[in-house]
This record gives sequence, C-alpha cells and structure tokens, in this order.
Amino acid sequence: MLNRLETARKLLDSRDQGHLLQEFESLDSQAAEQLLDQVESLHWDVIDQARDVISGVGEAAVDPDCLAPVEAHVPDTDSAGSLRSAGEEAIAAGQVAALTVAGGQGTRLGWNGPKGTYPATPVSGKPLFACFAEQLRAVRHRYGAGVPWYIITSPENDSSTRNFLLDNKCFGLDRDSIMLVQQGTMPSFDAETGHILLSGPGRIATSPDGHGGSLDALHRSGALSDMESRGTTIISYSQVDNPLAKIIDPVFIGLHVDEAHSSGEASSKMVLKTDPAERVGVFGLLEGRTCVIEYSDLPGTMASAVDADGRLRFHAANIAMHLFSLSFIQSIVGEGGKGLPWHRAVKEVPSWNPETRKLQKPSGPNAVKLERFIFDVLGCAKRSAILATERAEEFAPIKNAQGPDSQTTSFQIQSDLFAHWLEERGVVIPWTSEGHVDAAIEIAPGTAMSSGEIPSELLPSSIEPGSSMLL
Ligand code: UD2
Repeated sequence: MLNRLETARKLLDSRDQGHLLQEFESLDSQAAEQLLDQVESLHWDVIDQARDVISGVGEAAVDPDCLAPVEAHVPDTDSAGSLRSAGEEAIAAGQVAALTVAGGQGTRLGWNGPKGTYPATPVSGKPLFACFAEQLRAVRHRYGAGVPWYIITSPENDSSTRNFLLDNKCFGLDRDSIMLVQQGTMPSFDAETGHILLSGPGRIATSPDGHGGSLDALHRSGALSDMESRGTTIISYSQVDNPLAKIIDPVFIGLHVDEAHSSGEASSKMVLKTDPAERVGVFGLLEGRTCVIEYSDLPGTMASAVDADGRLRFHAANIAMHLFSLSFIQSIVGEGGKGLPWHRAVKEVPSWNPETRKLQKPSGPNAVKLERFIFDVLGCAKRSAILATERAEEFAPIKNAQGPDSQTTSFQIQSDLFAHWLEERGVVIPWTSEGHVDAAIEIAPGTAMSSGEIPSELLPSSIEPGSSMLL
C-alpha cells in the first residue's frame, strides 16, 4: 500500500491535486484502498489534455457567419420505398446493431433507478427498455435476423440495469444478444481553482463522461470487436429517453447506405424545430461538414433567426438518432483517433470539506463537469445524410418529472400517434378542440409498427372518450 500511496501522491502533487490525499491517514483501510483505486482508475492523460477546457480557456462561441443551415432529405413515397428495400436488405443480412445510451444520471427525472426502467407507455406503463426490446423482437420476427443490442450504462447504474434485464428475462430477447458497456467517468472540478472535488471522505466526485464517452467505452470493452465478429457494419444509435425512437428503421438505414446521399459514415434524423427556446441541438454546416450546435451553445439571435418563409433558419432539430458505420467509429476511437472534444458545463455539485468534515451544498454552480457529445463525430464524416422525420411519429422524450418532455407529454404524443393510426383505418376517434385524443391508446411494436400493420380483427369501430385501449 505504501508505494501505491507514494505513487499516487507524486501523480497528484504534480497536478496540484494533492489535497485529495489530505485525510488519507484518517481513512479506514477499505476507504483508503477505494481512494487509491479511484486515483489509479482515472484517465490522467485525458484529464491533462482537458486542462484548458476545465479552466474555460479559449471557449469559442459559435460564429453566426460561419454556420449554415443543413439540407435534410425528405423522401417521397417512391424514394422511401427504394430506401426501405435497401435498409431491409442490410437488416436481414444481420449487418445492423442497436446502441442505446442509458448511462445518464437521470437527475431531472427524479427517478430512483436507471432511466430505462421508467414507465414509458400510456396504457401498459411498460419500461423504456421494454419498448426497445419489443422492437428488436419484432425486427427478428420480421426479417429472421437477430439484432445485437449494446446498452451504455454508468458505474452507478450498471448492476441495477443488468439485474433489471435479467429479472425481466431480457424481455424475450436472447441473453447473449445484449451487451452492457460501462462508460467512463470524469471528476468534477472546482470552477475557480480547478481542484478536483470530493463527494465524501476519501471519495472523488465523478460523473459519467457524456454519451460521446460511449465510443471509447465500446472500444475499451471489446464491444466494437464483438460487433465485428457478429458481422455488424452499421450501428443504430439512440437515447434511452425516447419511447418512440425507431431503433431499427429500414428507410433511415437505406438512406445511410445510399451513395447518392451519404458517405455511409454517419447519418442523423431531424425533426422540425418551431420553438426557438426548445432544448434541443440544431444541425448546421461548418465549412461543409455537418455539426450539431447544442441548445446551450446557440446564441439567442441564431436560435430565433427566421428565413424568408418565416421558418426558423436553424430548424433542423437533433433528436439524437444516428447511424454510424462500424469502420468509421473504429477510425475515431482506434489508435489513430484523437477522440471527441470535451464540453464544459458549470453545475452545482455538493463537495466534501476535509477541514470542517462536512458536505458543502453550493449556493450556485460551483463545479466544472466535462462531457463528450456523440454528435461531435458528425464533423469527421465526409458527407452526412440527414433524414427529415415527423416529430409526432418519432419524438416523445421523457426527461423531466413534469412539464415539457415529461411522462405526461410523452403519453399524449404516443396516444395521439396511435389514434391517427386507428383513424387511418376508419376508427372513429374522440379528438379534443386542441387536436389531442381524449383517450389513452397504446399499440405495441409486436402488434404493429405502422397503421397498415394493425390486424383488422383488432380494430374497434370507435374509441370512447376517456377510455384506454391497448393493442
Ligand atoms: C439531448 C441532446 C439534444 C437533443 C435531445 C433530444 C446532447 C448534449 N443534447 O439533450 O441536442 O438531441 O437530447 O432529446 O446530446 N447519456 C448517457 N451518458 C452520459 C450522458 C447522457 O448515456 O454521460 C444519455 C442519457 O441517458 C440520455 C441522453 O444521453 O438518454 C441525453 O442526455 P442529456 O441529458 O445529456 O442530453 P439532453 O437530453 O439534454
């Protein structure tokens, strides 16, 4: 233990982080061991490279004159048909893997468990993980090809995620078709001094390193090699918080592999942004390369700028649905890859004070957190395709306990979508004056993935106001 301590002390003192060992002598042997483990497990080379980001040096705001709007692809019926066939070919050939990022802390949701365990559908209240598992089962049934599913977890929620999936028998999927991959963490830094914060006696305050950290985690864990061994060439990326995410979408995959539109490296979905204040990133072109400017980085004047026909100039909203070629990702995180840039956020992080031996609750944002964002890979692709999709069909995120992007708003979006599916099949629907359905309606992916697929024998003649319907 002694030379471990000396090694740690040298490493920390050389970075002005020696305070982390200040109360080492007062720790019991287990806590002392855990502190040394934490010090040794942090990626100090990465932390050293992020020094300027931590201090906020050189943070450049977006230059309005350099960012141009993107052109999204709006498929008509014919082109959608041919894209779908190409996508179905890739799926049936077992070339597609699903990647769900579920390592976030879910702070805004106030849910005591992994976000993927949160009830996400209006009638059955099935958890988010079940929504995606059912889609994968439907894809396996329809195309005869299993889709390997990689789920990004954090050190905090990995075991509870694993136990939840096993307790639910992987929702009918083969256990060996699911791989949980723990993402990395980064320490939190005092925003003024740059000193790493403690979360308790002998415990370094850390948080997940952002969904962009999933790429390094896939590399380090061997998941990318596992994909290769399974014949994966396309990774279908989505966030755990959107129950309407079509995690295997043949039209999207068809566009991604269509050389007329895409270099086959990285493609994304967009929905129309109409509210300048909506908390979503927007797509743009910087020197000809696709990028996403996060809502927190987009100057207000650019967020509210409108073009000639009154539409927001930056109206292509990022819904965090991407397709990546496996070889492209390997080039980013492999030996030659320099990895993704760090984004700096200043947040409130309670910190342990060894002097007073108390956990100090900050009166305001006091700590720098560093995250990598997945969408920063887009700039490395020669030609990204962006598919325009309907918000009402594909985007019903659950991020907050109430208000926007909450279970309530998501349930209404889902019920409205399924009501439209039923109405297209002749069912009489009770619409309110605001254009929402006055009922809770849920159609499981195993029943239908579109209106036309609903078995006729299941169709009612009408939906009673205030009723619930599960198909
Ligand atoms: C994200 C996008 C935003 C828009 C919106 C759509 C970013 C920074 N912003 O906003 O542009 O696309 O989603 O809903 O991407 N996660 C991890 N590990 C982490 C951090 C997050 O797995 O270390 C997951 C998390 O579980 C969640 C998702 O990534 O499902 C997005 O989390 P967020 O809170 O960072 O981003 P958000 O939702 O504000």
